[in-house]
Amino acid sequence: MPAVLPKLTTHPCIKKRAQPILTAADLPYPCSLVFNAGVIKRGGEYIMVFRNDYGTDQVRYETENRKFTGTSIGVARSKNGIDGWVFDETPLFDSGVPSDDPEFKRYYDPRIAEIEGRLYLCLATDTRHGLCGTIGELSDDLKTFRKISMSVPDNRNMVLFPERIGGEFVRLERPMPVYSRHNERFDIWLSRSPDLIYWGRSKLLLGTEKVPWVNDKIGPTASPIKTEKGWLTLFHAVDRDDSRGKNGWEPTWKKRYTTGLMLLDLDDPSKVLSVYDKPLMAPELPIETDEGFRQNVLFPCAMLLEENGEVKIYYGASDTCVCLATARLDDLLALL
Ligand code: BMA
Repeated sequence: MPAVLPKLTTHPCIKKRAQPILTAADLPYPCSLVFNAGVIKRGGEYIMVFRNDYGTDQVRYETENRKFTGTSIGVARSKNGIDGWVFDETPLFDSGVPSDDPEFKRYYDPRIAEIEGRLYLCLATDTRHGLCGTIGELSDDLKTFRKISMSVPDNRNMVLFPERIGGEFVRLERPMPVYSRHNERFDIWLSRSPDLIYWGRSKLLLGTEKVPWVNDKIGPTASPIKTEKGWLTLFHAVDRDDSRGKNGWEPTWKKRYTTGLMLLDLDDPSKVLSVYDKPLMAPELPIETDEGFRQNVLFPCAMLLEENGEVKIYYGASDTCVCLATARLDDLLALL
């Protein structure tokens, strides 16, 4: 496809693997696109919770206008977090399975966090009356989900900090105020909770105007990493150009999703210490710019720190597959 302007590039401290680590062909059940995956390292293995959109393919989408028929959330484990993924036979959730809640439509874009030894999922949630964020606990065997709370709409994009701060749970979130913030000028907020049920003391964390290359929205991506200098935090950052045309399977797609980097105060993460003034990652690989469903989209949902100082960033590429990028923690901190 034609180059997307203005040109935005990935910082050289980021090493992207040239090939995806998970594609639709890897799944043991029907899958059209597998992307936007939460990942955590626990007990010597990596646990991935991923999104699967199913029910069509590129030809039927483009020629018959056949849309996806469902979205499921699946679970896989791997010894090295890169390959050898072993899948649970059936998805954890499947929008094709009738729900006993008549309001519920589907879950998607899972993020996973471990807090005090318990696993929690944040799930974007489509309901018949709006887009919400659900938080719940995942059992240790990864088979059962206990819903804890759901936001009011429209606010579907959430991540949890991996520990309580000042005695409270903390989340990043991205409400979608269409009346007051026109043209999708949506910002990142921070809220706190004593129990993961009641959320409040909400504060604007980062406005889109603080991110120089963005003319659209920003949003949370992955649980922040605790470092000596502060909470290392990624965010997705969107620029839009209405002259952009056919892109991937889509007849027209006007947005580009890059990834930004910021540092938040350790004791009060509602204080932004620093924002890197350029994208940390931008779409560049063939799978990110020339292949797949909706090109020029990087959508990280997980960031892990290894004991040797390597940071792994798991991201959905082109809403089509799961990719992995790595960087040295020191190099990331040096940008902030
Ligand atoms: C967002 C979400 C994500 C998706 C992204 C790019 O609004 O819907 O699931 O990856 O758009 O299409």
